[in-house]
Amino acid sequence: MSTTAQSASSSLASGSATSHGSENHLAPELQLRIHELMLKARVLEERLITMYRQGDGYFWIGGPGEEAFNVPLGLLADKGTGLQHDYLHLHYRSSATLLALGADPVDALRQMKNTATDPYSRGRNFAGHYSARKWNVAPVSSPIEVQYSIAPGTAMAQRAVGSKGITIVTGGDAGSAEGDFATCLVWSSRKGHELPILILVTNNQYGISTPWDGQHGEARVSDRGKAFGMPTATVDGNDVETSWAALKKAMDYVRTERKPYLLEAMVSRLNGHSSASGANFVTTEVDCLARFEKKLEERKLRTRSEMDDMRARFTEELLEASKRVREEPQPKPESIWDYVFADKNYVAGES
Ligand SMILES: Cc1ncc(C[n+]2csc(CCOP(=O)(O)OP(=O)(O)O)c2C)c(N)n1
Ligand SMILES: [Mg+2]
Repeated sequence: MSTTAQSASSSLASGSATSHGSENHLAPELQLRIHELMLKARVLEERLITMYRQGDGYFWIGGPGEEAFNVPLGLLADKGTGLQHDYLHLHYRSSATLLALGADPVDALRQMKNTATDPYSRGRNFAGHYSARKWNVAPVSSPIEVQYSIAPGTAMAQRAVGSKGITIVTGGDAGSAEGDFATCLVWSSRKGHELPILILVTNNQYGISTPWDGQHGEARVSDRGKAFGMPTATVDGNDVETSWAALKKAMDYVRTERKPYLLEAMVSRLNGHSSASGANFVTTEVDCLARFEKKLEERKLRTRSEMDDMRARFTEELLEASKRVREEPQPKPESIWDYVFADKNYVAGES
């Protein structure tokens, strides 16, 4: 069942990924929708970086370079509230997934500016730390990888009620060396107690400044799933159609079989790790957006000037929004304890 679309070594850096899936064209309207969301996500991250540099935030971290994988993820998820829908345990590079779910990009600006109007944390968390109860998006955690040990919890609850929903968890390659990732593999795959969980890893071949090479005994992160008897794949996450097909296949499996699947996507990190490393755009890695735009041009679905116009419009809209967000209220000191403790005893049945 295991497939390999790309070696996990340095082929991304050279742009020589071995499988682009271009034989599986998606419907034209879907390609255009994915492109619009990828572009919006990219422009959003550019605005967040600018806000940080202008003193309208304390830190930036985000997902430029993961849009080709993260937009299909958001579009394919069964979004909703409660156990009958999918649960998403995301990380700090998931902005494109949020936009694909339907999030307003301005809310990400609010979180950067730490305003009381930020719906994800009411101004108390930093950029990229999403949380959306209406779509079962669990709060993103700053300690990396803990989402992998939390996610089996929602999958167990889904299993217990015979739900059609699945649990999706995602995170980085370096974090997969932590114990929480092993916890996820163990609890997802117990014989007779398998969980409906899609375990994703977006491998950008870095953990801050530590390169992938020399850190892992396994050739691919996905290989680790084999020991636990689950289907695995490593795919080119810089290619929209490859990502769509791989996610669809994996989700269909988890939905139908109610068992785990480990999917690794090779992606780029286009603005370095975070604002701590400068957040400048790197030109040495594959840009999935540029690659997809070239395809859309070749397929005569969108012209270069149409795409340039869209980019200029989104950039202008978010610039204007960032000025408005600057004027929105900051949280009041007395709200510091809000949402820290539950206001009701939900375990005892209070609602
Ligand atoms: C438990 C824990 N250890 C260390 C850190 C510091 N830290 C933040 S991001 C990061 C690197 C994560 O790399 P990876 O998992 O590959 O994700 P990427 O940022 O590359 O997407 C580290 C070590 C942290 N936030 N939490
Ligand atoms: Mg990484």
